[in-house]
Amino acid sequence: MKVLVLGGDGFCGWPTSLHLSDIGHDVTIVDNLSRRAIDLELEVESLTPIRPMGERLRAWHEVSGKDVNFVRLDLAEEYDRLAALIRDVQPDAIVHFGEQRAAPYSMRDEAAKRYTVDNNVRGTHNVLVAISESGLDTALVHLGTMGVYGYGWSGSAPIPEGYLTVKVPTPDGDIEREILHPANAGSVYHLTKTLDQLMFGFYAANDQIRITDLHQGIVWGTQTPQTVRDERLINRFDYDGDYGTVLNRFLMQAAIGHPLTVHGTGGQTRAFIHIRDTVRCIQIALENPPAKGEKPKIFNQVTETHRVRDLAQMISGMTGVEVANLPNPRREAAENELNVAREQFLALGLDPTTLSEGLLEEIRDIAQRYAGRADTTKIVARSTWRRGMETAPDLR
Ligand code: NAD
Ligand code: USQ
Repeated sequence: MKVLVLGGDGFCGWPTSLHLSDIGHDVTIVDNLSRRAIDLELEVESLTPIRPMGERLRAWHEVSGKDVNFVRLDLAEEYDRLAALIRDVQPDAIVHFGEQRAAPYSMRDEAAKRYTVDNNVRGTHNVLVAISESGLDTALVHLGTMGVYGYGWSGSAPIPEGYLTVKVPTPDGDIEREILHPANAGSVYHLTKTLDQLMFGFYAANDQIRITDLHQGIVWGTQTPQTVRDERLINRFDYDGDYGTVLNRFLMQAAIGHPLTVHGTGGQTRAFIHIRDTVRCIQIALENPPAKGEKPKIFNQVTETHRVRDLAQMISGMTGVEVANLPNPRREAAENELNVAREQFLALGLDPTTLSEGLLEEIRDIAQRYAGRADTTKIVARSTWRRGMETAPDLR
């Protein structure tokens, strides 16, 4: 299959590109390297020493004998180049990771809010228009988020995979309808993913584009069987207050003896998936696209759920590092239950990787190996959801 991987230089996109290349697909990465530019803006770097794209691709050729192509292009700003690329490559499928993905970054100031909306909404819309303009039957697989559902859903009713069956009262009695699950974004970033969903519904119906939207939970881990094959292929590991996600942050903090930064009581329950399962899910989604004219297929890309304080206690128990309960810089429910339907990927053969499988130590080892690269002043989260909200001081 010819596949374009949009955002293929990022944390999920890079290992997915290598996995797809490894199993024989013809992969072209499209990325504007904006994530690397944001590292410069935030004055922080991936904990792992990620190599420039040219070096990454040469290393992959050396270890695998395979070529992955790279096109540097901005999805939001360079529509004509994107449309020409699709006409030229004629991809069977496009995997779309190419968005600004950090909720705290999207809330840090007015410029970041506007950038996140402009970048994500325009980028996704440009991809849809370019597929439509090409006249090709290219299938689109998009990385969405569990956060589109919000965290106010009752614990006893599982969050369905995208669509909800509702009863509509009429004078002649109730009728059943299937609707997109109501959107309840918790940040400007999550808001852009709820807008993406509306665009997918429109273009699937009007232009008959075959679209799969993957509502992914928080990704943990860093390496996959492909990225471990050479140090030059190492994946990104974000640990800073804007881009680092909770479980990887706690493991990195434990590795350097930093108190574990629990926001509030840590009663927030979230969905998780290991990066090895992310790449498998993308493969499964590519192999099982919807039919032309079908509504977007939505999968909950999640393997387990955990409460933040339980993760902190587990890691504290493993390492002896103390837990710090910090003022929460976000506006979010202090406590929530989360029950997620996730039957579709299991039915299609996903064998989930769970926290219990010794992989926590693997990540802690990576964090320890590169601990000297950590800037401890970047650990505490400082982007607040509203002006004037309290944040913690540096803890070291
Ligand atoms: P990332 O920031 O590491 O990677 C995104 C990549 O997209 C970067 O390389 C960036 O340079 C590129 N990009 C952004 N805007 C672009 C544009 N306009 N044109 C071209 N390239 C652009 O993020 P990630 O963690 O790999 O996440 C990938 C996708 O998966 C995102 O859409 C995110 O919302 C989703 N997701 C991530 C997680 C997670 O925990 N990391 C969880 C759920 C969903
Ligand atoms: N949290 C802490 N301490 C920390 C960091 C986070 O207590 O040091 C808490 C947050 O307050 C939040 C929860 O942990 O309640 C999750 O935060 P996170 O930063 O790990 O994840 P989130 O902001 O939700 O975003 C990440 C990705 C995003 C993706 C989302 C999936 O950055 O791209 O869409 O996970 S989901 O959460 O399922 O919506």
